[in-house]
Amino acid sequence: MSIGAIDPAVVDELTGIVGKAHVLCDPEITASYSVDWTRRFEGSTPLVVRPADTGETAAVMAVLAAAHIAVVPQGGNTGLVGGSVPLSGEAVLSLRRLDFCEPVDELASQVTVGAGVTLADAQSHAAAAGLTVGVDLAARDSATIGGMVATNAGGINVLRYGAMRAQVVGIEAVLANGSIVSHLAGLEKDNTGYDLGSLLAGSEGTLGVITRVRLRLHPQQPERATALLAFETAQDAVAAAAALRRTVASLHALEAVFDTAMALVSAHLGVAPPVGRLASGSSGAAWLIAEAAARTDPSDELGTAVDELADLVVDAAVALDPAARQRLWAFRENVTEAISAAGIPHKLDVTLPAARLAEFVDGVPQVVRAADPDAQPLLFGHLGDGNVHVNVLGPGGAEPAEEVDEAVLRYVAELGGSISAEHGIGTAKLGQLHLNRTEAELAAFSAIKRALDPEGLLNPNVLLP
Ligand code: FAD
Ligand code: 2HG
Ligand code: ZN
Repeated sequence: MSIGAIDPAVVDELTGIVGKAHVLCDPEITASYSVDWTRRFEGSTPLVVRPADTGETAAVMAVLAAAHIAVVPQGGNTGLVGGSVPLSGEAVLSLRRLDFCEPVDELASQVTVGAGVTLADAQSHAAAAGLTVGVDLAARDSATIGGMVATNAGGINVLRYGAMRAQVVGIEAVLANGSIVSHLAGLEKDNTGYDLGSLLAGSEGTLGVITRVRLRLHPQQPERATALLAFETAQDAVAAAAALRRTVASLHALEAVFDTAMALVSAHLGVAPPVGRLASGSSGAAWLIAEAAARTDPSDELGTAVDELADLVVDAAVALDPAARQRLWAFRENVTEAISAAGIPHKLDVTLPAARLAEFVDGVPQVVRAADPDAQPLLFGHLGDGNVHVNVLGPGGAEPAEEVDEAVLRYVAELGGSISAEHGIGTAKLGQLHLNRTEAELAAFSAIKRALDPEGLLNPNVLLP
């Protein structure tokens, strides 16, 4: 769709709602809204609209619906499956201006925030009341709460607090026809029909535009101990992860970085990991970051559990003060950035049943190479949740062959895993959703979509084949 394809009367109507400064049609300005964080998915848009609140969002959606204009909701545009960009000339609805935080409800340990609030701002706001948001991830400075609910984001604390859906105790959204559904009382027990918050969580902008979210908050756990553990094999790392989950009650994060990913991130940082040995290619080596967090010092609890791992571990480094802990975390938190600096990867974000996890980590490089002999697999992820991020780069940082995605995701499904652990289906995995979902399930998805968005105007390129 070109700019000319949008009726000037529609642009005038939108301008009347949000103001001239927030209806963007200049391709130079709209270009940044049309390419995703990975640079793999790029489209174009004739129109970006930036409402300031729920009322403006509803009015904008009503105008777009009347003009039959398809729309992609966009938050921080940090999504990793190509779901936040207009791939077929859709309008973009940017929610970033909905960036207000209401006062924390300290009696309920809850807060209502606008969909455009970044995770980092929500975290600071909660921290001022001695509380914390249950989901944390490295894109915290840009990812928005609305986008995180829409993708049911996971991150590093899922083993303690659950993913984003588990944080939602109330939701407000605008449907495709411009009507507003609002249920923000935040009652912990509330069995009054369908739970729209749960439905919208993970709906990837296909069922409604989230405008406000009421979040469950958690007590802060200010005392921390972090261990970086080195292993000779993925199997040892998986066994150690299972043991730590069983023994450390204050376990807050349990992350993994495998051989080739550790080599890449170390080179990117210019620092070798303090424990374990780097090799130039695949060596089978693995590293775990285990963090314990509590109101009182958890270092004895973590230290004892690490000692009990005995021969499984090659070597361990433990850090207690924030700067030293951050130095250990750098080897995990910077992997995505290091891969992006090296090229444009295909990102395959998967979960395996605990019993098949080690087999998968050992087997997947071969599956990748069978599909593209020149491709380089890089593995890391949230091992405590069984969630492995398989990133694959082609030679010189180019994209690998398309066949890699299908081969890896089929392998995952064969082992009983999920083809999307936390990033969603987006446009990247549309063709493989059937590997995890039956025809009956997909028909139910389509029926829900038709009921809420009969014209298919909301994010038409994602999730539903
Ligand atoms: P966007 O990218 O803008 O949008 C994502 C999807 O949500 C799109 O389908 C979009 O249409 C829809 N959407 C956005 N806002 C709304 C709204 N208000 N209403 C309805 N639909 C909406 N993800 C994880 O799960 N765990 C991680 O650990 C993690 N780490 C990351 C680290 C880095 C460095 C990066 C770049 C990304 C990471 N991500 C992670 C992915 C990403 O941050 C999450 O998917 C996040 O939830 C996206 O939020 P966003 O505001 O950027 O959404
Ligand atoms: C992470 O856990 C994110 O760091 C990003 O989910 C994963 O880059 C990726 O594939
Ligand atoms: Zn992740």
